[in-house]
Order: sequence, then structure tokens, then C-alpha cells
Amino acid sequence: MNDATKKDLRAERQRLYADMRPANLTPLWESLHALVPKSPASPCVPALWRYDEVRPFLARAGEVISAEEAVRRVLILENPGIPGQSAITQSLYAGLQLILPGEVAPSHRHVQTALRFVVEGSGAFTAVNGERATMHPGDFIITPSWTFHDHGNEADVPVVWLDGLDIPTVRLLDAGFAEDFPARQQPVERGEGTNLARFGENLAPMPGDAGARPHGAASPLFAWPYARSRAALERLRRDAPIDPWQGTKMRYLNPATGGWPMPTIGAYLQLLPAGFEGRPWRQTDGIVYSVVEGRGRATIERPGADAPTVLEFGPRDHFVVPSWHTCRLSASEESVLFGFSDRPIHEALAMHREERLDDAR
Ligand code: GTQ
Repeated sequence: MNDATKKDLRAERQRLYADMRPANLTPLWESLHALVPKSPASPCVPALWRYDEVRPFLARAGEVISAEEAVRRVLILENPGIPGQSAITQSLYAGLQLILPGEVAPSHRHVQTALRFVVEGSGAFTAVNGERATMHPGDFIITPSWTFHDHGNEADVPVVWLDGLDIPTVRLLDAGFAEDFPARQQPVERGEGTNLARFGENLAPMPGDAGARPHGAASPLFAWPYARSRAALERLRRDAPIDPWQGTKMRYLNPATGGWPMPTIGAYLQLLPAGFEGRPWRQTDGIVYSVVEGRGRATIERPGADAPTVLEFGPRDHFVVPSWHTCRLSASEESVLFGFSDRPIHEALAMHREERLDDAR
């Protein structure tokens, strides 16, 4: 084929594309490699939100809008690689929610599943399905799909927590419904701690008991106090092998199934000993981290990029490691990291992949 013929053909193709556009047709062969990549090529990028940078904006948000008017007073952590989508990864949403003393965030429910991870302050509560959970830093609380929930603060300090939701996943599926509870707050039906006694002590209600009524795909236990999870990590740090990639990493458990706490979101708590220099790994689920304690560094390699992104983290900072980015964690001080990801979706669809890499530093 000579050059002139090649040029004719190129022009012919462009004419074809333009002519068929009004018929809602596009040529696969121009986008095949992007549609079916050899390996995940996320548009999301690694990013860090330092708490000392975010906190003043939260304080200002507290001055310009009430929790009641906002419904949820949240600053969304938006991945700079996909601006305007209110998403931190392709499938997950994250935000920092502020509730001031005396405020109420009114009761509603939605198909979207939510988790809370408490970042600052004690004494606010989330009410889920008729029971309250009082928040302390590091507590992990879930709001399963379609359960009424409201937040309140009867303490005398502001309380801030990380919200993690599957908003982009529900948007992808166009499956979102939501409704308000007929009152500002749902009635309290049970004393606080009933849920933990029923489902958080390695015991379960007997068949036929009121507490054994069927629950959905999410964990019937809805709050995991930090004090207990932290004590477990401390015990394991002292007397169990430290994983060279992840330190001492545990997943939050659905006690009814042994599986993930929510059908769309997995959550984790890990301890990195002082001086830990983790080995690199990558996995298909992008992870959002909230730093509870300590200081360290996440070194993240974007597929195809020349230089890694180095994120220096400290207490209350948040960061994201996108899908299939090689990451290694190190800790200058003993550190505790909370994380959440869409791993349950990957596993349910039999497409989860993870690679633990050798130290190639
Ligand atoms: O607390 O119900 O960050 O509905 C975003 C949407 C929190 C909530 C968010 C929500 C909530």
C-alpha cells in the first residue's frame, strides 16, 4: 500500500466515524486496548490529605452551615485523577464528616452502604436500627444498606469521622433509592451495647430468639470499638509473626458468616512496628487509609510511571492507593492504619488479584 492510498484510507475511516456518530455507533478498534487493558490502568492517582490541612476547612464548614441544614456536613475526599465524580477510587466514596456539640444529622436510609471510622473527638453517636453507638477515636461503625441512621453529638467537643460509602458502585448500577425517616431522629429501642453483647462476643443468639431475626448481607454486629481491636493488635505484635508486607493486619469480620462486614466494602486494621520497612505488593482493589497512630511513609508506584509517589503520613491523615499500584509501607514510629476497599466485590466476581513482590529496592 503506498502512502497516498494509506492517507485515503485514513480519511475514509474518519469519514465513517463522523457519519455513524449520529447513529450512536463508534469503532471498537480505535479503543480496544483501553477497553480491554493488559492490566488495570486506573485513572485514579495516589493522594494524601493531611489532617492539619483539612481541619481548618472543616472548622469553616462548621461556621457556614449546620449539620441539620447540610443533612450531612461532609468534605468529600476527591481523587484528583477523576475530578468532579465525588469518588476516591472508581468504586468508593470517602469524606470527613463534622458534627458539633448539640447538633443532629437527621435520620434517613439509602441503598448505599456506609462505614464510619472515628478520627477526632468522643461522645457523638450514630444510631442504626434503633440502637446508638457512642463514638471514640478509632471506632469502626457500619450502616448497612437500607437501614435508618442518624448522627448526634451530645458531648461538648466537635467530632469528626471518616465516611466510606459505595456511592460510585451504586451509581454504576443505577440502583440508588433513599428516603427520610418521618422524624428528625429514630427512636431508641434498645440500650447501647445490646448489639455488641449479641454479636461481638463470639456468641450468637439461639434460633427463635428475638435477636436471631434474619439480617441482610451485612454484619449484624454494627460497631467495633477501637479499644478491643487495638488490644488484639498489641497482643499479636508481641507474640505472633509480623507479616513482611503488611505488619500485623486483620480484617473486620461479619460474625454471622465469617466473611466481610459489608457486601461491597472490606475493612482492615493493621499495626506496623516502629522501624518496619514493608515489602512491596499490589492488588486489584484500591485502598483508602486513615492513620490512627504513628508516622511513616507509603511509597507508591503508578504503573508505567518513572518515579514513585512518596506519601509521608501522620496521625489523622488520609491517603489512597489506587488499584494495581505497587505500594510499600514503612513506619518510623509504631503505627496503626485503618483501611477500606471494594475487595468483597472483586472476590464475589472472582476477579481479585494480589501480588506480593520481592524486595527490589
Ligand atoms: O452519613 O448518611 O458522607 O448519606 C455521604 C452520604 C454520609 C450519611 C456521607 C451519606 C452519609
